[in-house]
Parts: sequence; C-alpha cells; structure tokens
Amino acid sequence: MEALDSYFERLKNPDVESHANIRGRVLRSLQGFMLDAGFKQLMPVLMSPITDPLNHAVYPAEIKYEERPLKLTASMIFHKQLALAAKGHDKIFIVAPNIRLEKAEIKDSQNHLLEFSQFDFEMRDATMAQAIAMVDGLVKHVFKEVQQHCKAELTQLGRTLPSYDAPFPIYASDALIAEHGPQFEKIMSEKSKTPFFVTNYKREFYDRENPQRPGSYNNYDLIYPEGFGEGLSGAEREFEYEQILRRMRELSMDLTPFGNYLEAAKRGYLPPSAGGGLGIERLLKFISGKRQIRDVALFDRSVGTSFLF
Ligand code: ASN
Repeated sequence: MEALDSYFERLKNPDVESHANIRGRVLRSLQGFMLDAGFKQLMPVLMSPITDPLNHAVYPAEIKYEERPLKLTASMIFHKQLALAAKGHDKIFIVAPNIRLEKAEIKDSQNHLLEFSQFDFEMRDATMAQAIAMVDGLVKHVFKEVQQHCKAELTQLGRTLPSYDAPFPIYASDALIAEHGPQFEKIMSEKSKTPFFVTNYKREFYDRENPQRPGSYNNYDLIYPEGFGEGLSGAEREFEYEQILRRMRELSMDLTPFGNYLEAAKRGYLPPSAGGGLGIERLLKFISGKRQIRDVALFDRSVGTSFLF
C-alpha cells in the first residue's frame, strides 16, 4: 500500500497547513465582502431535475429518488435565477459543491476537479459591467486580506502574491482571437502580469445574447496571469421565455426536464440578472502559486484520481 503511505506522508508537509490557513482566510473574506455589500447567503442545492448542461461533455451524474431521475449539481445557475424571485433576495451568493464527471481527454488538466467548490453570485437587474466591477472588487479584497493575514503561509509556500491596484483590463474575445488565434486564453494568461477579463464567448444558452448585436454574448471570464488560466465565468442571463427556448433549440437540447423552468420563464418569474461563479480551488491555487489543483485539497478529486478515499 505505497499509495496509502505516500498519502499520509504528504499530510505532514507544512504546505498542507498553510493551504488550510489560506483557505479559511479566503472563504472568510469572500463571504464577508458579500455580506457587507448586502448580499444574502444561500445554502447549496445538491440534486434537482435540472442542472447546468455545461459547455462541454461530461459523464452524467444522476441518482434516482422513487423512480424520479435527479441530477447532481454541476452549477447553481438555474437555482440562482430562481432564488432572485424570493423577497429581499436581490443579491445572493452561495458556496456550492459542483460535481462534473470530466472525461479522460482532460485527465492531465492542472485546473479541473471532478468535485469542486464554486463561489457563485447573482444580482437582480444587473448588467455584465456591474458584475465585472463586483468581481474586480471582490478578488482584490481577497488578495489584500491574504497578504495581510497570511504572511507566514505565503513565505512557507515561497509565494509572492503581487498587489494589483488598477482595474483588471477587459478584452473582447474576438479581438484576442484575431491577435493570438484560438489559444488566446493560454497565451494571454502566460504573458499577462495581472488578472484580466475576457468578454463575449459563445457557450451555454443561459448567457445572454446581446440584443443589439446578435451573435455577441454579454458574458465574461476572469483569467489569472502567470499561466494559471481561467478562474471565473459569468454573464448577464437570458430570462425571456422565447429567447431561452430559441437558445436551447439552437443547441438541440432535450427540453423535457426543463418544463418547470421554461414555464417559470413564460410566466415572467425569472428576473433579468447578471452574476458569475468563481472556482475556489483555482483561486487557492493561484494565491498559493501551486500548479496542480489537487495540491490545494486534502482529498484528490483530479480527473485521473484513483479515489483513495
Ligand atoms: N456559475 C457560472 C455562472 O454563474 C456558471 C458555471 O459554472 N458554468 O455563470
């Protein structure tokens, strides 16, 4: 049982304690920032007839309850939109576990976990620009808190976390593709000295198509510099029934499980909104300067894991 011995051996590394202290500080500062800004915190939903169809193929993660198929949460996207209908829930956030049974094609990814935590938020009547400004402030706040309270941990990890003061730059994906080709995210992440935003990706149906510029999308990613790659994605949302239906059909989606969601949209229960979701392990990885995402967690859920525990 060499794997077992090396698992317990790794736990004795002082880095493991530093990661735990940074994790605690990151979670406290993420949640504190949002509560201070008047957001309401929700508990995660773990199973539902619907979940995020995602922009890439994963193995289905489903269970059955009394013959009814339920999906394990891939992201809280639809529940965020629905929660905004509740009284006083104009701005919400959730620390939510997400299950994504990734395929072997990405088993060498340094950035994917089969099970991870997402810091997800949504704001009623907000625009993409407002969501981007929120994320800019939130991420800078977390970095500052870690710099102030986790000096010993950063030293232990050999990490100098840069300070960023200027607003993170915002680029449009079409301009970056013209300059760097389809690998623009990787190229830009490697050469950038600061986190930056990229807007306008064609992806899931729920990210809003720009009504003034069909074929453009009011969505965005936050990309970390130094080659750490994507850390957050978000968008304005589709909320109008006809538009949702059109976008779903465009992607040839099976509409059956979405009956209640579509009906809610038809009856006007989905408010206009914008939001986003930040991968907590990816943020920890960037802050700690670790290259492998499994290094910031105690239990290995990377794509090639042997599921020791
Ligand atoms: N949470 C993301 C968002 O708010 C969606 C996702 O994780 N796929 O846009």
